[in-house]
Amino acid sequence: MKPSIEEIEFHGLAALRLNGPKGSSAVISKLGAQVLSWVTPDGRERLFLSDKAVFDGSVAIRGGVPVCFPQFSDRGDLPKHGFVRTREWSESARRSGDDYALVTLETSDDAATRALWPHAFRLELTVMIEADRIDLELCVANTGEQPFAFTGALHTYLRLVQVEDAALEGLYGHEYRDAAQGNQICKDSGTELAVDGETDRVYHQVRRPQLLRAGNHSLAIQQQGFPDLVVWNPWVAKCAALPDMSPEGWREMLCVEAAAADTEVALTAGDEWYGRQTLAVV
Ligand code: TA6
Repeated sequence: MKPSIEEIEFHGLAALRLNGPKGSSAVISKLGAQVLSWVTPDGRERLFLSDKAVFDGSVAIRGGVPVCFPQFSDRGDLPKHGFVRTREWSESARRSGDDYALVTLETSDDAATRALWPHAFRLELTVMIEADRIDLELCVANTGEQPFAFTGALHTYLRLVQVEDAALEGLYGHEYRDAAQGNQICKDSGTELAVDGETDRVYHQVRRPQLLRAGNHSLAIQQQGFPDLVVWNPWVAKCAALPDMSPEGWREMLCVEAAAADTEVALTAGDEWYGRQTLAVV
């Protein structure tokens, strides 16, 4: 079957399904431009989507790849992770060829966003799948006449069989802020990060790729443009406090996020910025 793009309903949401080469597929919801599923040719779902996720737009959908903008987490006065996760985005491009399928969704400022954040912007999220990889590219344009600065992330929830059996390689020697330990600044000294408790780390200036080793679910992860990389797992107690997670949900997920979390991105009037995360089967 040739790659194609179709309009579907997913958990009651208007969404686009990318049918990629060799049976690969991805689903992106227009609510939040959130990728909610990525299936590789081996038939495996690679993204975690909570079985208690809420799809009515009242809160962000727990799972997939939420787009956080113009604020990362609660490090500012705006709603946590900004305000585009619960906005309706619209399709602005779609293309497919023999070996790929691609869509772009966009959103821009309006009276509601300007009431929270007084800047003119346009965001585009482009998702492309090839047989064994997915590329997510966020473009931020300053369409106003004043400079602005933002933080944000592609808050990717990766699906795992069991997080205790996974390890993330490639962060050795990097400085990180440990948000689970009072925001102390540390240096990663292990060859791999094994998640064995609540983990919430913002790694700084990450330019090397990572390898998530996880049995049959291993992935290569690479980012461009985004200065930081966040690793998050709520573990047992924090997970139990999240109403849109089932008690065991923490075990099946690890967020590895391409982020501008601790370093703001500054954009002058008329300027554009691109950040990308690539996940590839290894
Ligand atoms: O990226 C990690 C983080 O900022 C964590 O501190 C955690 O709170 C998580 O994001 C989820 O945030 P959310 O608003 O989706 O519950």
